[in-house]
Amino acid sequence: MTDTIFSKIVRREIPADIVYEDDEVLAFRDLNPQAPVHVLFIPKQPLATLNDATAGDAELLGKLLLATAAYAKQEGFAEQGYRTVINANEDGGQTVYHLHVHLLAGRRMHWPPG
Ligand code: DGP
Repeated sequence: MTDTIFSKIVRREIPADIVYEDDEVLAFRDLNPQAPVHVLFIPKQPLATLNDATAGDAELLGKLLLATAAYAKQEGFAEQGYRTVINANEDGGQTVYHLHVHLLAGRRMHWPPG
């Protein structure tokens, strides 16, 4: 897959407001926040979209979600609530082709999404 801006963030080639990091996962604030809290959780090793994940990525996908929930608990909004979103391809609204989980919180979310 081609390199994206997110791999540049992983390599510290461009700046980002990083809020969480472990061996496999990096989380940083979205440049264009859609809620008071808007953080992106990404695997350091890129997958372009969720479609590219295989059974071998199951543990990594679990770690992404667990890191998201742990952050929500740590920051104190887990009980109040939050939303996680993975956009895939054009109709999903994906713009950066490096798999990421959006974590949105700090306001009431609406359903269905637009
Ligand atoms: P998506 O539409 O699901 O592919 O979301 C991509 C998100 O990435 C979008 O909400 C804006 C954010 N984004 C794009 N470029 C940058 C960047 O250079 N830095 C940061 N922090 N976020 C970015």
